[in-house]
Amino acid sequence: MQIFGILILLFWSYSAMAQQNVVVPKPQWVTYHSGRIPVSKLLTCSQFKLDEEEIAPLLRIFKSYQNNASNSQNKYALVWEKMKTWENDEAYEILLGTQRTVIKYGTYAGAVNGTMTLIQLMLLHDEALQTQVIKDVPRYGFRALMVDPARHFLTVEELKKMVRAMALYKYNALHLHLNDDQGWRIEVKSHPEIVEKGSVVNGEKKYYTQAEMKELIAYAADYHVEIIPEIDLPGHTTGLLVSHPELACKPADFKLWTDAGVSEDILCAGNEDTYTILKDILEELVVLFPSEKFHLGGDEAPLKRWENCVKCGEKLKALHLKTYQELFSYFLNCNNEVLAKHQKQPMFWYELDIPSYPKNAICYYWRMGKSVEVIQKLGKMGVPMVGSSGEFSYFDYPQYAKDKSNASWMPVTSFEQVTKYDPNWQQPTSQTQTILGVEATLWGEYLPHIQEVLYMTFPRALPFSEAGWCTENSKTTLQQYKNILPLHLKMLTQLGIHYRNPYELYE
Ligand code: TNX
Repeated sequence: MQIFGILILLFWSYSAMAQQNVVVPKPQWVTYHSGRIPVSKLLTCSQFKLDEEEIAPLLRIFKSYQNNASNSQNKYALVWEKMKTWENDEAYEILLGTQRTVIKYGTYAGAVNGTMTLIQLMLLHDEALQTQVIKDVPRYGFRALMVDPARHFLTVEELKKMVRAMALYKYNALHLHLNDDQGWRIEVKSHPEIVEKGSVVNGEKKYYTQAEMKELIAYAADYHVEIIPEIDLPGHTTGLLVSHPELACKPADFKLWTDAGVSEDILCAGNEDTYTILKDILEELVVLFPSEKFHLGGDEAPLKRWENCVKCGEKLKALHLKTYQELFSYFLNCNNEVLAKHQKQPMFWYELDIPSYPKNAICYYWRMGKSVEVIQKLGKMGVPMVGSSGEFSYFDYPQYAKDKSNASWMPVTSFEQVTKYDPNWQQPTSQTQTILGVEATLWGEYLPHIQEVLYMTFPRALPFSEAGWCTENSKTTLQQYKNILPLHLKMLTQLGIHYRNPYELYE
């Protein structure tokens, strides 16, 4: 009996050891079996079975990773099987067998997640895969990256590349920061003057037409990536003021910024024309973007101009408000009316000194050192939140002390640091239940091209994806990362995705 027990233990530990998980974010449950499947079977597989037409775009995506190598002699089959009842839209199961692989899913989202796991298994392993069963479900439903084409423009093709890279690691939202002091990047048909002046970079107009944006949205949807727009208000708005200087409290001959910083010139809250043009803009954009979420910014707006503005003063009095922070809340509420009419949920960079936000708002905790305070305050009130903590999520910050920093004030946010991100900040469930997920931000002041954006994204986006997908005790450890990172970096190289080589982990 004892010997039998030892044998079982030996066998169990052998099979557990036999193949280490390489997939990121790490799947919740994996059971390994003893069969082996040459990776080439998957790479050249040409037998596909789909329950439904909806999988067609996903099959195209899978084939794009096979590198045109399909071989009709290969009888190995890949089957997508839709289940009628399923616990979570994003959950999936994979049965990886010697004759076929079955991906079980409830919705297209889950099918994409399962397929991305399979693609990673196929690309990360050199020779053979062990037969296995994977069951997986995300911790959070919102796992986003933000890019900043307002500061440095990125083309639609470059954004598509970002979408492909993100999808591999199960990010499901790409947030586009579309306006700032350095530019305005989305066409507004009712106000063509906005991009006419607001999008110019070195004499050339750089913006997305609405048709291009639709194309990107459709492309990303195939990868189960939702495009979330941001129009930042009332600060970070020089991109609008260059064509509408009359909307500033102190009109001037505004010029687009070419360097970083926070502008004192913000949109005037006492001028009715401000509300009118924003209404025109938002009316168009809420229809253009199918996402139910719409980011309205709200960050870093110094209120100095409002405090010295006659019109803002009059508005304050007329509304019987006491502080300019209250006027700020009023301003956000007014702009949210367009969103509310279209059943869209506004998102904001939460500022602790602003007394109130629209009642259905999603608030980001982002300021360094403030996450716990915000979670405690908003969590109790049941406000939906997104974790974008300065300590872990600012991918414009350098990745290592010896790296060239974009700006001297930026703290290092190392790969190792990102592995430690608990979006709950160890706070009790009573305060963290409304956390929807996480977002890392590629602020663009110092990232002039997609290469730099990708370099700052990877490999930190791997542990960050686990902050969104895995439970605290199921994440890949730093030691495990040291083993599997070379495989991922090799895959990223093959896919033409830039990254920073985290050599310090191996020193
Ligand atoms: C703060 S984070 C900003 C951005 C800058 C970034 C630079 C936030 C809501 N606002 O405007 O690009 O810092 O790291």
